[in-house]
Amino acid sequence: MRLTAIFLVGLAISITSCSPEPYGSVTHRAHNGQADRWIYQIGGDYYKISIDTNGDGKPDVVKTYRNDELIKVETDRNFDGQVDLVQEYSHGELIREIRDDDFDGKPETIKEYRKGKLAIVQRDPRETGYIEVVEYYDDLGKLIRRETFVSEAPMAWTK
Ligand SMILES: [Ca+2]
Ligand SMILES: [Ca+2]
Repeated sequence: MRLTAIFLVGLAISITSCSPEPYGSVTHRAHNGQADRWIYQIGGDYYKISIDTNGDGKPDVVKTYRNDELIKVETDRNFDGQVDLVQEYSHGELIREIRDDDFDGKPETIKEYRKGKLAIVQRDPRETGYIEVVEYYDDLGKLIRRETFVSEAPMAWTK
């Protein structure tokens, strides 16, 4: 009963606010008293935990959970306020990774994993916004095929 009430409060906050207020468990760093972890209920069985890893007060890692299982990690590796790495998980295994390694806000590599091993890499080397290269890897991590074409599939942070 109590859990239901907490959930409803969280849901109400996220609907009524563009930038939802954290609904629980704001923790603080021992050394500076600043919050470094916020939890947001985002509806249904989903919630997010935002973490400030470098102590600047702004979150740089956001973890999304469904039914208490981690499904996505979004990371701002250079602390510029933009996500540059998205990792998607299924049953505890990394299945997909979207990377912006030059930190311009546009992803240029999507890596797909099967049973924990790299299987397919999609690349947008010129950052046109579309996938131009697809590479296939075998179980030993060896490149077995490379296709170059301009795909209609966009190079995007989400499917
Ligand atoms: Ca930070
Ligand atoms: Ca980029």
